[in-house]
Amino acid sequence: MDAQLKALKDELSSLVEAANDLQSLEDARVKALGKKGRITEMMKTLGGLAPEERKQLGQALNVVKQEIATLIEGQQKALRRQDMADRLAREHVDVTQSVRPQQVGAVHPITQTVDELIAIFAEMGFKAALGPDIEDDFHNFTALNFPPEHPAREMHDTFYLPDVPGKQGDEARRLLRTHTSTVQIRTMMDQKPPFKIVVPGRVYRSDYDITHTPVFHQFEGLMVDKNIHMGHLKGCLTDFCRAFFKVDDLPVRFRPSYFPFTEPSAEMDIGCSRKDGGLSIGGGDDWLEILGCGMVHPNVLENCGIDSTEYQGFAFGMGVERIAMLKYGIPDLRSFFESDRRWLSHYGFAAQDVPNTAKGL
Ligand code: 2NL
Repeated sequence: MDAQLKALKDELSSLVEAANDLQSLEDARVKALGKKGRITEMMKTLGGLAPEERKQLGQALNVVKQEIATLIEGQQKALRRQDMADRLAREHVDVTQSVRPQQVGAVHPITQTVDELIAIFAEMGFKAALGPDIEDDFHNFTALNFPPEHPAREMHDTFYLPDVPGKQGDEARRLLRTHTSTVQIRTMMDQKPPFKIVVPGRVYRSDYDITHTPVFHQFEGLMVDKNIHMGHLKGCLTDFCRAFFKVDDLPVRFRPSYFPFTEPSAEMDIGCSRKDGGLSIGGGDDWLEILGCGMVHPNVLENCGIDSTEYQGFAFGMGVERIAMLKYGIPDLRSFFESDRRWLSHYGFAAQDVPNTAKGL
């Protein structure tokens, strides 16, 4: 019997060792240990033996069964390891390959431009603030030192909504904000100076022609602290224009202007050249208007409960569509609002291309 058992063990061992892939190893396991396998078959013959012999052979058979099972386990581990090594050698994943931008849509140039503006001013310590599109006359005009008869207040320039019942005067008169300065007013009334905020957002005016749409986007900024002067305004906005247009020595100039909410007020221009109908930002001998700015009018600070003998501020505002058109060479303002997917796939940005001043905007 011993010889028979040894022959069986040798036979099954060679079967297992010969299996050179996981499927033939599984076949060998079924042949050896399965329900109709060789060891199981032999177990079945034990019943016909004398008790002593049955016990002896039974134990010996269990030892062989255990040995074969261990052998199979070892072989399985070796084959799995080999299988993984083969796959690693065979399969390559290019982790530098971009995701499928066509299938994830595109970032609208307005969103991209606002993100770039926020990134530049965030690096200078400004926080972004948001506020409601539906405003009242007080926050949109009165607090900003607009006189009662100012033309911007006319029904045909601004979208008015029905008055708030139960309220009187400029707090009752509701409208769609015509600039994002309303958010700076709210910030100055609600919090204590110093402030360094930028405010991106949608604004509305009753206007529609080749250079005006009834809804557009503005980006404003405000800095209020003790001893703030025009030098801070000029330095901050010069650095901003150079970062945004990526021209280190971009020439700038400030021209006197007028806004009811700033005194003095200025328009900021950047150097450019116009050749053969084309526009190039940077060198050249021409100028291009970029934004309006000024020192916050003392009346505006006082309207918000800030002592204008103690605090001063500078503020600025620009049209997002306009500077997006200049930076990205987009010729038509109205195209921003038409939701044409061909336009978006041409002028849009990849979703993963998040603006970052460290890598350049
Ligand atoms: C432009 C000019 C400007 C401001 C906006 C501002 C806000 C407050 C107080 C004072 Cl709360 N000023 N904002 C100042 C100057 C110009 O915008 O051309 N925007 C498109």
